[in-house]
Amino acid sequence: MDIQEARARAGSNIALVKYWGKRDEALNLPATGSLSITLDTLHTDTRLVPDPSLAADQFELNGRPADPARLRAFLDRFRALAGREGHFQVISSNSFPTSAGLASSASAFAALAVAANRAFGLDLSPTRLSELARQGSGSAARSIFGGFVEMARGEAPDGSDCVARPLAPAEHWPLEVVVAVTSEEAKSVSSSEGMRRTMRTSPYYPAWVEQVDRDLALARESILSRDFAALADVAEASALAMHASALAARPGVIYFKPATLACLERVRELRASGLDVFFTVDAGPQVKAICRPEHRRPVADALAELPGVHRVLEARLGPGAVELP
Ligand code: 2P0
Repeated sequence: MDIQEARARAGSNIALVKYWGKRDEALNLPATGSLSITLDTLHTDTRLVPDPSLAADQFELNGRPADPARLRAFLDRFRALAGREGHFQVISSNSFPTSAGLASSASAFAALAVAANRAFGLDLSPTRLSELARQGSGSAARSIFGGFVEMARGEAPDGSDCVARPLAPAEHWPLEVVVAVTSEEAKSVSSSEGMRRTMRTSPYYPAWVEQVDRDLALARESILSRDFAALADVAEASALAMHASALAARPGVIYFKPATLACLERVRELRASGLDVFFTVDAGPQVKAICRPEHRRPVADALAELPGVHRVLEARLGPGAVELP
């Protein structure tokens, strides 16, 4: 069969129990499990156009040429599985700012995995695509699935059981997300480098690892029983503990801006005033506020008016990665 043109879309995801640190950098195996929600309006669309004239894959992101190195290595795995040569023009667009702690690598590699599966006619299962997406970026394994998703740490040395699985669909508990964007610049320390430095030098890293399994159990239970207060407690604790371990690295990894802290304070005030909302923060300065649908408007308005908040993005829980016609 010829190599086909293929298109796919994948939503970004936000971890409620964080992934921070790798046990194997070559295979990209995380040190712990993690748990996330996949989003609908923050997504990557990717088109793979086979081009026999190319000696190597070309990459265009948001209408501009972009560095193809990671993508070439990723597509090499699919070429090896298919036993085929063949290079692509890869054309991607993000519906949100790139490299600012909004997990663009998650939606990017999930969309690429689904598109490459179709382009090479491989017919791989979602679980297998999750394993492959993980090798592009750890968080991408989770964006293969929609709704609430749990990523396993896995035990197998080759990483074959280090995959995500759906925990509950978006309809189980239709929470919504407000992202307060406090900076649109690319972050100064990549998450891979931040993780590496934390693992090697932070005295709090072992305590972080020890806490994750307990947090995963609490988050799983609170999602399955739709216990908002319990999920708020564990998600905020997981995010703050991740940042605490990174802050204690040498030199300390600081992702927060002043406006990040202002947002955290505001979210806690809103919760004290009776709104169901909690925060999380990834490897960047943006704050993600997770809330019930009826509280999204007041949460978005309250965060948008804080000094240092450039804009707010809004999303619902969304589906897993899909092929586009
Ligand atoms: C997460 N983050 O669980 C955590 C919390 C950022 C903070 O997954 O090196 O881009 O490509 O496997 O997936 C961001 O890390 O890292 C991330 P790689 P990735 O969402």
